[in-house]
Amino acid sequence: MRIVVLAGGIGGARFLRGLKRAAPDADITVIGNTGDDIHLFGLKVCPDLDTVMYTLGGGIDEEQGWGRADETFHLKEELAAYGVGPEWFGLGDRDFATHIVRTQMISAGYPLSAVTQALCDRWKPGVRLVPMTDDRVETHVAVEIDGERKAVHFQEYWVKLRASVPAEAVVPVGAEQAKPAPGVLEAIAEADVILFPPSNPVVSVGTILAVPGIREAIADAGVPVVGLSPIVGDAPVRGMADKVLAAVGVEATAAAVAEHYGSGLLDGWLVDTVDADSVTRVKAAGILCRAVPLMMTDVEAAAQMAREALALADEVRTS
Ligand code: FO1
Repeated sequence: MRIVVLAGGIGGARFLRGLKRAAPDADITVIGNTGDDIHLFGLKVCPDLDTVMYTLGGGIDEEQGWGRADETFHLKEELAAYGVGPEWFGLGDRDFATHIVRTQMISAGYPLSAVTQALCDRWKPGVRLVPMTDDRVETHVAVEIDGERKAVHFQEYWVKLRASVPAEAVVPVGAEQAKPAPGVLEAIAEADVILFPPSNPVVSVGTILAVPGIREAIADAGVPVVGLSPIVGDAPVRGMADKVLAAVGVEATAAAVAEHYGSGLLDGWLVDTVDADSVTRVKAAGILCRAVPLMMTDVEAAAQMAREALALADEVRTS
């Protein structure tokens, strides 16, 4: 079975670990969000690609959900000693190697998709990890601080500001000019099922869908598209998805996110059991819906969610 998954960071990566267990013989292609990418110290950092690669490759800091396990920060400390910032983004020594290799290959002319493949040759994530595009897209967030409106890089909003100020707008800068990376449209066209994991619907899945051609390819794929709600009980399971949902005028509920994706894109939607009362509303939007446990407390819980998503895809296929 060929499965395509649109993934952001931590939630997407943890879901994928469950999906691999639930469908060990499946051919899984992950279309990774690159809107979170940031250039620091002359290096290109790809947080969502790295989170998927490290999580599935066994190198992730499990408790944090990002960055490397057994990390040290000598380089970060030395940079700070020179007064070289920013200090608010925690890049560890082991993680720096990934960004150095990536930047070196990009400088040599390799596209991000080839670089990602090379990095995955080491990590062997067990999926094909493809960036949504090889072109530069960086999500910026419009905020108002001390009466002054400005756009800050997503990472500054997310990590430095901890999303403490309302996001007035979220803009994937460069998305309009971006082209799907090689293999993205092909994977969608050949997929038997397409999954939206519990990643951020605005800055992760939403950013991938903002690359011209990807949303249309999924809508026209003619195979079940099934998503899992990142919102449980009117609050994001992790992260601050509610902050960016507000920016696009979407209430932080499982049903509202399904409606936001729309029945033109989404055929099925899983909500958590605490949101069972929203199943009717989602079905009324023309999207099949089931209430199942959606807390990824461990790999087996994530695997059970994946099984439920694939079962709902079967129901979509036969409905
Ligand atoms: N998140 C934080 O909250 N604080 C950090 O210092 C931080 C550093 C960091 C370094 C590399 C990396 O790949 C991810 C990092 N993240 C950090 C997480 C990152 O902001 C998020 O995982 C994604 O951008 C959102 O999905």
